[in-house]
Amino acid sequence: MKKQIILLASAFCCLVMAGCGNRTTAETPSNTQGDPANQYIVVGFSQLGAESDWRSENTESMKSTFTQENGFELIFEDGQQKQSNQIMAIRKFIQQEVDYIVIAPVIETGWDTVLQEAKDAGIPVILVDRMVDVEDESLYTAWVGSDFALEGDMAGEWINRFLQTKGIENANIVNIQGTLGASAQIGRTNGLRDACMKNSNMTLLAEVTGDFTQMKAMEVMESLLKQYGDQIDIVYCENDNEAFGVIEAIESMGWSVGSNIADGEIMIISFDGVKAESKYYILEDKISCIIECNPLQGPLVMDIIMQIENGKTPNKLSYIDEGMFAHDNTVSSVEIDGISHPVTVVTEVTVVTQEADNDGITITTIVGNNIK
Ligand code: GZL
Repeated sequence: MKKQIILLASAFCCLVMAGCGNRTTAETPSNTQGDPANQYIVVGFSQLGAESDWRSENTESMKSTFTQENGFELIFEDGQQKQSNQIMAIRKFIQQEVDYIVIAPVIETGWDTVLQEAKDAGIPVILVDRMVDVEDESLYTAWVGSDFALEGDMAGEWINRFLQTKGIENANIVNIQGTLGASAQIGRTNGLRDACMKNSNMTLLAEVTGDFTQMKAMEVMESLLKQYGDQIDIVYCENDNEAFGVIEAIESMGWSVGSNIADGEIMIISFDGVKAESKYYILEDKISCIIECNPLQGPLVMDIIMQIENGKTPNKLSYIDEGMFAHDNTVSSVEIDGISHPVTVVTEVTVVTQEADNDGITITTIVGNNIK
């Protein structure tokens, strides 16, 4: 995928430089430290943190897209999971008179004031990943991300269809939620709640936040096992890093993870599917189903910026395509609002490694099922 991004970005470079050709030194923003030769589009990116593999891939996608060779200067600020840090970063970008502000908001609320300040400064704001809940939607120009409500619905329906196919009349489910108030958490939590309301074969036992992190998820899973023990049939993890911590907790406390609920195994459902590790867990039937959540949003954001640079109006909302992965084809697809979403059975995991040698990059591809 990185190779494709490089190719895409390279192809893009000519376009960007053409766009920058109109930027005279007089118009060069003051953020270029007075260097009149600097013809880059300056992007201030407020990333919410580094809490998960998904987040690291999202950051990498943005950093490998907004490079000087592609015509950009990226100012990156890590919010360390705190909205106050992100608000400070946005105010810094305004002071620096960047050309664009890109934000991955940690939670949906609390952005109206600072986004109004960016609007008053005439700086377009582009949102990635999670959404903001603001009175005035003109405070942001565009948003790129996942359909979290659909993700939740797909997960809920997959569980329902699995239980029906296996003839399981009831399954008790605990939800290890993501960061409370984040769009991903809201969509995924509501999907499970709705499915449990609709289907008599699904009972929601408990909801506890794991904050999208492995450590927190392990801690809360240990307490849930102490509280509910054998009553737990399914653990719904709102991201893969939580699933990794949950698996560790379950196995260390003497239970087994797997799809064989009838024989006392605890089934794990997860979201993201970013790292090879998550697919290995599916191969080993330690995670039964993953709803994909695609972090590679850099090129989509770059496309939006270049539309604006070239006087066009980008779509307000752009959804990134995503699928579903499972250990077997018990559920081959799920239907949501009349649309069928296929399930991909994971049969092998491809690990691509890049080894730089003296004259450039040699890409070695390894295909296998048990490579750790
Ligand atoms: C989803 C993103 C979530 C991921 C988690 O778009 O906001 O945050 O699912 C990440 O892994 O921490």
